[in-house]
Amino acid sequence: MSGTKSRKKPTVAPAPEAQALLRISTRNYSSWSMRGWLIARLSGLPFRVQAVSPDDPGTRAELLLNSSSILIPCLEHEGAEVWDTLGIAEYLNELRPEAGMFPADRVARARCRSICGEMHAGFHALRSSLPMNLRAFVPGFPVWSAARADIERIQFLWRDCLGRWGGPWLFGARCTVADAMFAPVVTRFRSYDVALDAVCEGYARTIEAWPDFQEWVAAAKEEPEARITELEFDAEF
Ligand SMILES: N[C@@H](CCC(=O)N[C@@H](CS)C(=O)NCC(=O)O)C(=O)O
Repeated sequence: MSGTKSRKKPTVAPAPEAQALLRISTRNYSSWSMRGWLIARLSGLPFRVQAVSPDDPGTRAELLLNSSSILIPCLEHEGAEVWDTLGIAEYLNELRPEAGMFPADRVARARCRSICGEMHAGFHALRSSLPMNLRAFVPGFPVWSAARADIERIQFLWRDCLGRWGGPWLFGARCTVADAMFAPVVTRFRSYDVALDAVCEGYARTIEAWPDFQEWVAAAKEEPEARITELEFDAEF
């Protein structure tokens, strides 16, 4: 018998690969990608990210081959494919109710779904004239009247929620899907130098201090500088 005992090396189990995949596009310009990613983070479900460029004809063809939609963000998880931001939120909320992605209170939850729906389906003037561009800062940007009406409405919704549920998030002490839905709006307000009232300014700072939000913005700034000229404004307008 040999004097040396064979010792088993401790085995470190490899981290299980996330079962869920979230497809996103550019972090700098795609507000829907940002919403989907923040919502996925809120759920606590481990997920991998695949960044694709839906503007590239080759990518479009490939996406269409493997998927029912080329819309982004798109979540794939255990046979389910969800390609709409609110669909992703509802799917993840069903999967992980313990994450509290929507407010626990029925009345607050109803309001939360309403304002998420309003963001999802509306504010077209704001979206088209102040496109998300995390790298941009355009001081004194002239905001046309239709977009100004959208800005007023958003500030009204924020003030109302913060007043009713006490902040610092829209529905009180916990961050919900509504905060993820409005986070890209905060970046638009900053990029286009939109002045906010004191309450809304406080809320914008809450979003900017959100670690997941900061992680997204930092990654966007690292993204290779592919400029989408239609989404850039010159300082001279
Ligand atoms: N309502 C959709 C909007 C998604 C959307 O419009 N995504 C854009 C990128 S930001 C897209 O995938 N565009 C690809 C295309 O239209 O070809 C959602 O909530 O996810």
